[in-house]
Amino acid sequence: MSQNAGYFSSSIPLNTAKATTASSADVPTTRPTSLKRVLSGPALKTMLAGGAHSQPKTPTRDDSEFRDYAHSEISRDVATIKYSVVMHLTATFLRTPASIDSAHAYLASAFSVRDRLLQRWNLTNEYHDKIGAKRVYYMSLEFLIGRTFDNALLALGLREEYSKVLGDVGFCLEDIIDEERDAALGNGGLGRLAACYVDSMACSNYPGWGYGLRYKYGMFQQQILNGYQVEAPDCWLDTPNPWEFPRPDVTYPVKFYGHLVRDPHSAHRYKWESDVVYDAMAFDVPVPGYGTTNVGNIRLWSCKTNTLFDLNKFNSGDYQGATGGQVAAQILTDVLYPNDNTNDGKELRLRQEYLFCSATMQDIMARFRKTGRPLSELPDLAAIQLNDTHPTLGVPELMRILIDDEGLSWDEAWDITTRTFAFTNHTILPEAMEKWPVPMLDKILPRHMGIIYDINLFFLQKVEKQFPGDRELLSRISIIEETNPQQVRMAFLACVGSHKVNGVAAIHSDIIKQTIFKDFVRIQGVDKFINKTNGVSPRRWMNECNPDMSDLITEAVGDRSWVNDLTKVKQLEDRIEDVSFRERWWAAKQKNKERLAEYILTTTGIKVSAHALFDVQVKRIHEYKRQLMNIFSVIYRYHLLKQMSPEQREREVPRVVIFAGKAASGYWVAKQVIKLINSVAEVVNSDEEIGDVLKVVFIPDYSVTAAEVIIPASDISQHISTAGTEASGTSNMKFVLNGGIILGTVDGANIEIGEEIGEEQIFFFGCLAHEVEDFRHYLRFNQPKPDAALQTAFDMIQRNTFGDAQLFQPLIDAIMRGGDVYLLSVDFPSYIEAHKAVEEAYRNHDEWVTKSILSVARMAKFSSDRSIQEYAEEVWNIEPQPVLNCGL
Ligand code: NBG
Repeated sequence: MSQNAGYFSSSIPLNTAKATTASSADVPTTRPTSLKRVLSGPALKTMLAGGAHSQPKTPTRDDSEFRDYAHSEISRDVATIKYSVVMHLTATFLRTPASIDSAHAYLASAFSVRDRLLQRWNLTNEYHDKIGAKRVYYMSLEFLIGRTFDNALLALGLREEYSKVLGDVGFCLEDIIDEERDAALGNGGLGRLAACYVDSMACSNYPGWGYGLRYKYGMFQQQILNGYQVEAPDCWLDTPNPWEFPRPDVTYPVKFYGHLVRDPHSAHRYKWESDVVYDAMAFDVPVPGYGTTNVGNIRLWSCKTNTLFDLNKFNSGDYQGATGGQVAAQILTDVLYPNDNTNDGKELRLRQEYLFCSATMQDIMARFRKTGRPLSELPDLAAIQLNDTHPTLGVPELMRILIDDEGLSWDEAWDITTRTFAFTNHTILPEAMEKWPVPMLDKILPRHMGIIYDINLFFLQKVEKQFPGDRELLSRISIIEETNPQQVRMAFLACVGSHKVNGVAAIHSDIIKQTIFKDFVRIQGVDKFINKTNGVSPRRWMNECNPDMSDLITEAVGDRSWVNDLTKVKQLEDRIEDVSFRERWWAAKQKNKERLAEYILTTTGIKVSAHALFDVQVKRIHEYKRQLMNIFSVIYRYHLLKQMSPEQREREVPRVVIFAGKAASGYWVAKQVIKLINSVAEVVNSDEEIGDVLKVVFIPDYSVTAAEVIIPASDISQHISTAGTEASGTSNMKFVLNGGIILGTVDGANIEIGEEIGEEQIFFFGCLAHEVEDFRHYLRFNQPKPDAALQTAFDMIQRNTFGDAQLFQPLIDAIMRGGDVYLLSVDFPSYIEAHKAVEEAYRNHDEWVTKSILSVARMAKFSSDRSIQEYAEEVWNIEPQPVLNCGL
């Protein structure tokens, strides 16, 4: 039973009052000597006597011993660790040391690590409550966390100790780490960014929580059958999940449908009545802070019905009906929508979004009410960041709570709301813009639809005053789009409801000011629109995934402090002439390539040479990301190689072209691209004449964990979106941080990476963002003119070189007859030139190593710690609050 997975904890539920945030009393320590005494303590009996739903007690007796146990760190020696692992093995999992297998070795170890995290979690929250710290709440429908065990061990500084403990019972830590399933509650960059951001908040001691949904099925598992993507459900909760803590005490009712009753005493107040009420129950996911006692939190909501079981229906023989309500409710948090950069407008998705927003806003308000401060001070204690438009219903939901439940006037509520929310836009792709049909919203959330109408009305009234008579302007900026049916434009609602709006890289933040928010800049002032360039966590994306290179950085810096302060990697530049250092640097890269070669062999059966140039493109499959252009260039390369004599081929730089990524299940074109890549791979890889000079690999089931193996092994990585389409990209940062070189377009964060590391360290090609519209316009009315290289690729496909040409004709047609929206025909010639430049540079080994080291040395800007610090100072107005020495 997945729902019960977290209950495998040995923790004792001391405090199960409704909807309270935890205090340290929730989790006992597992210190061996103290455990017995705690269990027999009279205070515990008193607490338990209060029953499962007692209120938190006011201490009436001396509880100092209790607090001492709770606040003193569990001993870090190997004996204590061993004891706690054995306790979990036996008491949590009913195994004996004689019947331990690697799955249970992982679980018992992970649970023992969790004990430590939960203790620190309590300390952190108790401290932040006590000092009345302002918190940031990062609302995101996606958190692409990946694995936690290794990350937590490194954060706690206990990797060696656990390695020893596991070694003593015959297990290798690396194998045990491999037992963990990824928490894949996200699609791609947006979800992974959210995970990096909560990591940075914890590591930089910012009081911050993530809020999200606990999907029972995460990102689907991708299998490749006959070259095609096949999706299988990701049942990640089928085994116990040590990294969540169920909180039945933190459960909120969430209403849907129903009708409104107007309050006769107020123009804006309504009573919303409905029989359809679901419960959202919290699961807390601790976020380990590296090098600090602070532990962050992601609170994920799981949906159930509040009428648990209909006994009357059951007694009358209607067994299905008896559980029907439960099933309908659970569906809400069953699956992550596997779409990246698209919005498919499904009603279930809207209900998911509202469940998420309502539970989160109720929880934030419950925490705020406990402070006893007046509502006008909410923005002094809470900052809420909307991670794209998906959580935008939080805005009308907070308005509803403040007006209908708290009795504030519209103006008071609006002032509080707009001072609390800020909004990040992550894309300008039209197909990703969230819009909800008014009739659908009105049916499911009648109260919110009314509030949105009013928000819009008051906003338009203000604009009409500011720009009298400009009807065109009013219709352009209206939150309600006058289509049939009308649509609610969520990006506009988020913008109007927030005090700051940001893009995720400099170019993107400029583009949104010139396009979707152009009118809003005029109306609300340019200062509201800012840039916060994305970043990635150096913990996961260097220290954890690239241990050998991390050791070299540590050697150059003098200690490991760079893990929490990436500005220190600058010191690598001092080693640029150091021959031994350079050799070891390259050896680290080589070892990573061997690790990847091994991974490729086990996942695909393809044998590649680790001495070839590793050329990698891993990301969601999407037309704008242009994997198609990449595979066309591979086809052209194959053609060239076939023309050569064996001696000429000998002189070529051998290359392994590596792809990985998932296509949204309904995205036919993207799926055909996967098929084409695999068809080309099959032909090229089995061509004996070609051998190791060219190999093509599609690694199935791309994930955070796969990325941790792939990224450190790249020589070249490709980030080749049509200029202006990739808002930022974050894997580009990860690749360069791991000593790889970028082949990319002048787009997203590629530009800033180039500025930081120097243009000699990056291979740019392709048209510029401001040229795109003109090219598109031309291609709408004129036939594209593919150059000879691209034409060769088309010809080879059409000659059935890679199987039935009919399968791939639509991909060619999209270019030749469909207006070539992503400008493949425009960029292809410069793309091929850039490949040649890469090859030349790679031949000069010394220069390549210099590029690699210099790049890493200059990557400080792209730490998510820098991004979070900027948000904290310029958007959230929060301060670091380290728990260390907090005197609790
Ligand atoms: C994605 C962009 C990426 C960007 C991430 C994180 C969405 C809607 N947008 O370029 O496509 O790096 O967000 O900001 O998923």
